[in-house]
Amino acid sequence: MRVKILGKKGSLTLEFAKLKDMQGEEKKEFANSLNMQKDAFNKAFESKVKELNALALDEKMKENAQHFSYFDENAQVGALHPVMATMDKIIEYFLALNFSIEKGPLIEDDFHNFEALNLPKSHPARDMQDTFYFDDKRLLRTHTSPVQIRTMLATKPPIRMITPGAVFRRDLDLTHTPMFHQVEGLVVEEGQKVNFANLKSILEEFLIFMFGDVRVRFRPSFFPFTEPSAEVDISCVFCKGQGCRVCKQTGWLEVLGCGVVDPNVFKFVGYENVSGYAFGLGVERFAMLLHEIPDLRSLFEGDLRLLEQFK
Ligand code: 2NL
Repeated sequence: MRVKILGKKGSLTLEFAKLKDMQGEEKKEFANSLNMQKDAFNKAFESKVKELNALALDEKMKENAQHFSYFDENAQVGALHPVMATMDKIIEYFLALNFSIEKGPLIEDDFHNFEALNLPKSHPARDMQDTFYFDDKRLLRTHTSPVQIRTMLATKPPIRMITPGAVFRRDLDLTHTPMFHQVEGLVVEEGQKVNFANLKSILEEFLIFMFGDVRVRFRPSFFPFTEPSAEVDISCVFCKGQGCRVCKQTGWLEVLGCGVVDPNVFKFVGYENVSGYAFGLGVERFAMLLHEIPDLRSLFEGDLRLLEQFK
C-alpha cells in the first residue's frame, strides 16, 4: 500500500508532481491538502504495522507456549511441620502486642550464653556434660537468652522482644533431643514501670490464646537470671485437670518459666534504673500438647505420615 500511494509512481506522489504547474493561493491550498493526506496515511500505516506485529507475536507465543501451570495430579502437597506451625501461633500472639522478633547466632561465646545471664563459673549448666563446646571460646547456645543480651547491649529501653529459634543441649532420651526450639520473651522499661503483675497477666492471656479454655497457675521457682522466678502450669489438656498418665495424676502441666529480670543481668549489659520481666518456653512441648502428640521423637523422624496429618 505504501508503494501504491507514496512510491515513485504512487497515487499521492503523482498528485504532488502537479504542484510544479501551480501558483499562488491555489498551490498553497493544494499542497496543504496533500500534506494532510500524507500525514493521515502515515499515521494509519504505522498503527496497522503495530497491530500486525502484535498479532504475529501473539501467534508465535501461542506456538511456543510452555504449560508451566499444568496441574500435576501426582504432585505431593507439603505441610508445615507442627513445631513451625506452633512457633507461628506463638509469634502471632506477641506480634499483636507490638513485640519485635529478634534472631541471633547459634554459635555463641561464654559471655553471652552464661556470664551475662548471671550463671557463675561453677554453674552445672556450664558443664561439658550439658553444653556442646567447640573449644574454650565457642559453644552452641543452650537457650535463646544470648539474643536478648545482644539486643540489650545494642539498644536502649524500652524493649519488647521475642526470640524464636533452635537451641542445643547434650541430652537424648524419651523427653529430650540435642536440638530443640525455644521462644523467650523480654520486656524492659525505663524506671520501675513493669513488675510481676504485668508478667502474670500477659502470660495468662497468652496461654488461653494458645490452649483455649485452660486454668493457669504460677508456682515459685528459681532461675539464675530472674528474681523472683516462677514456673507456670496449665490444667491438663488431656484430662481437663481430672488426673491422667500425662499429667502424672496432678491435673497440671508445666509449660513456661518466667520471672522479673535479675538486677545482675542489667548490670552486665550496663542498664541502670530499669525494670523488666522475661519468660521462656519449649516449642516442641507446646506442639505436643496442642496436637496431642504422645512421643517427642516423632517430631524429628521426618516421617511423612506424621506431616500429612497436619495439612
Ligand atoms: C524455661 C525458663 C526462662 C528467661 C527464660 C531471660 C532472659 C534474659 C533475662 C532474664 Cl536476657 N531471663 N529468660 C527467664 C525465665 C525463664 O526460661 O523453662 N524455659 C524453657
